[in-house]
Amino acid sequence: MRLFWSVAFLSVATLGCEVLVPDNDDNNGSFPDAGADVDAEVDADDFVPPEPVEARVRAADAMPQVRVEAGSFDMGREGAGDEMPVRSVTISAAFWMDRHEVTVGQWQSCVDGGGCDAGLAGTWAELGSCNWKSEFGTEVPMNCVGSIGAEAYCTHVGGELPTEAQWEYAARGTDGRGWAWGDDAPDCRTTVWSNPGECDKSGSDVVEARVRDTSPWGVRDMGGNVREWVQDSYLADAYEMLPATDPVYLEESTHRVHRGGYFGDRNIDNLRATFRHRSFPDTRQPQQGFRCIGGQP
Ligand SMILES: [Ca+2]
Repeated sequence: MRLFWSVAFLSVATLGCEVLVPDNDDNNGSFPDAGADVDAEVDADDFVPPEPVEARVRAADAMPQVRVEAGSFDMGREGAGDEMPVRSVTISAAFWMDRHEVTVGQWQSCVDGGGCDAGLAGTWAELGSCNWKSEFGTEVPMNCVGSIGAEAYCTHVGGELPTEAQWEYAARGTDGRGWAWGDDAPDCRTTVWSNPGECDKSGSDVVEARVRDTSPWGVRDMGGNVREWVQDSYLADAYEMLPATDPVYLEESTHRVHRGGYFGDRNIDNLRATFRHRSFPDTRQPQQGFRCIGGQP
């Protein structure tokens, strides 16, 4: 970890970019080795993931989307710091959620179309384990991009980032489950993460590589692969302060929320649908990618 951050800080200092800071996780920035290992371990057994209520494809970037209906759910987790108090939250309108994380290929199209600034994305040479300009193809998630770049992408395709509440609702539905796939602790087949001693991951996998990581609404990769920026700035007591219907916190803040686990996570709690990660808004880290909601089919 020390070596990684030394390299990261040196690289950023050399380039004159924003200062990277670790996020709030106990294992952030700690990668098992120096290389990515995109292995396309797409499950080929007879597991059948939940079917979406309705599906479509967004025209702007050929992103598959699933419909998440309006409804109410218990947001948060008992005994878990800033995930309390658990309360009933209402999402007042249905929305279309991207089925997987935005990929490098989709980001490239956005750059080519003038909607995204390639300079907003970190590269392998700068940060390590970044997929942009890497050898790992176009189907891996776009990571090492700050929330500003993520927002630019979503705007370009006619959508927006999900709110923190929309993200959690899309990840766990209404039954109070702990993770997107249910209440069973994950193993290496469940999602892209680093189960100690079993599947240490030094890079992301292609999107939708683990079909078990499918939410009740049919959304993929909410448990792992890369974390995902949302609209909300970080507010520790958000669950006490914000309204119970369509909550979102957009005030200026030093930190912004990103959700879900990532390939290097070794703690199953970090993969929970309720866990609230946070970083500086412009921080570019290998952990962080994004997906959007909305746009037109
Ligand atoms: Ca994810």
